[in-house]
Amino acid sequence: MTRRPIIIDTDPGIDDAVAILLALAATEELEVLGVVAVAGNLPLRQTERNARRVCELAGRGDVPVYAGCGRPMLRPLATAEHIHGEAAADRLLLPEPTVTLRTQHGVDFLIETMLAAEPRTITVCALGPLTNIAMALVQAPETAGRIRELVIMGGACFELGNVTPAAEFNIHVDPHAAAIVVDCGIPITIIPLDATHRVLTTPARLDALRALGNRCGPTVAALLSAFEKRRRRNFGSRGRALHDPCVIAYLLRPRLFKGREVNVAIETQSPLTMGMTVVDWWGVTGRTPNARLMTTADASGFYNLLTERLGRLP
Ligand SMILES: [Ca+2]
Repeated sequence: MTRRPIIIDTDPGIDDAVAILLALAATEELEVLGVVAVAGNLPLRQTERNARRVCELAGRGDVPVYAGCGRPMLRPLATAEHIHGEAAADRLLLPEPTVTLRTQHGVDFLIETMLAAEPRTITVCALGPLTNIAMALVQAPETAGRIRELVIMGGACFELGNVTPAAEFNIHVDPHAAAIVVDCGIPITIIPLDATHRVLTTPARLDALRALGNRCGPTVAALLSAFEKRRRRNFGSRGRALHDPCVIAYLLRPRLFKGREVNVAIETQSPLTMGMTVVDWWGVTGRTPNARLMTTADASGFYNLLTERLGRLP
């Protein structure tokens, strides 16, 4: 079986970290060509550093890490540090990176890698705001034809927003980039909050990760437990939704997710609903479907896959 070449565009962030680990654990199916950091959950200097720390944890210092854009296209950067307690990423239980950041700009890496590839071969995993990907598509529109699939964690359909009443965080941070990306004719799969809110941590699921007996399993359990404690204190909620790892799980086991082909448009004007993913679920607008939007996920299947795969890492 030939491995599927992927590029991970990311803003780690705790669930980004888990997603990167899952991708690095899937050596039979996926070839991680590079990790490109973007500003989002945290400022760029922290997301690129955290990306290198995650690769270090997985014993994969060979994976090249690049820094992309340090702010959204039009709007000022609004990070999630104050909302999600991701500031604790600084205290992430991750090793210091020994690999240095690549000097090439992340957007240039995206463009160069895609233009060197055959048509429709590269899969791009978008785990943060879509700034880097939109920049690549604007700078070199011919890259669109090299993308086999762009899988985005972002948006919401029947669920409401998680950062404003209408908008999900990744889209809200850079709605203009998202608007460019959804209209570029690439085969797009979107995994919105509707699906990611189904894959909640539970004490038993965290115990299974903790019991893996390697370095990565207990580290992931500790990261998620620390987060869950803060969250319960702040919001009194049930478990933590593992948003970004759904993108990698979808590549490995697409049948864990179900959805339909729809038209998705991004609100970029209204102060009230800025960054809303406007999903034409019932086909009432006549607009051509531009994305496959997943609205459900099989949580047990997801956690079985995650636990089994993380068990293959150091
Ligand atoms: Ca993310």
